[in-house]
Amino acid sequence: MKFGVMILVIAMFLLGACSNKPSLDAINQDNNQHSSTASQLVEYKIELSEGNLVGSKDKITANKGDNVSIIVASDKAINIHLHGYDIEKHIPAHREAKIDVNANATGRFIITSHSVNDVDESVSAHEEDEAHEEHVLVTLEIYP
Ligand SMILES: [Cu+2]
Repeated sequence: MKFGVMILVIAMFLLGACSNKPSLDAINQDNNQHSSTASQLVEYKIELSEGNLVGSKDKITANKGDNVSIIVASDKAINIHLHGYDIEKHIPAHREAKIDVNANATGRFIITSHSVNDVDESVSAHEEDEAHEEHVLVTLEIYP
């Protein structure tokens, strides 16, 4: 008889534990859905000639959570800088560089070129420097 009660208590305990679990799972699943269902790989290719954008596509878009891959090809050595996410890449002449972004911040972010000559390696990408030549190439828009 005592044994039967023990089983019942254990069973109730297990049931209690189980009934808590689904709600936790539901929360986790909901969180996952925000990133996994929306998340996709978005790839763009940009070409620069003499530091200027080739073609008229000056806006690229993605959704929050996407993995955005921006490949930039240039005929001359140049630095490119994605503002906001603050990613800077150097492209040697006639080569390309890839900016990989996990789009976790929404908004409009400009991608600029920085002239290579006046880049001081010891200084971060953005200094209040008048000599620093910056040119907006493309705008990256990330929607919520
Ligand atoms: Cu910049």
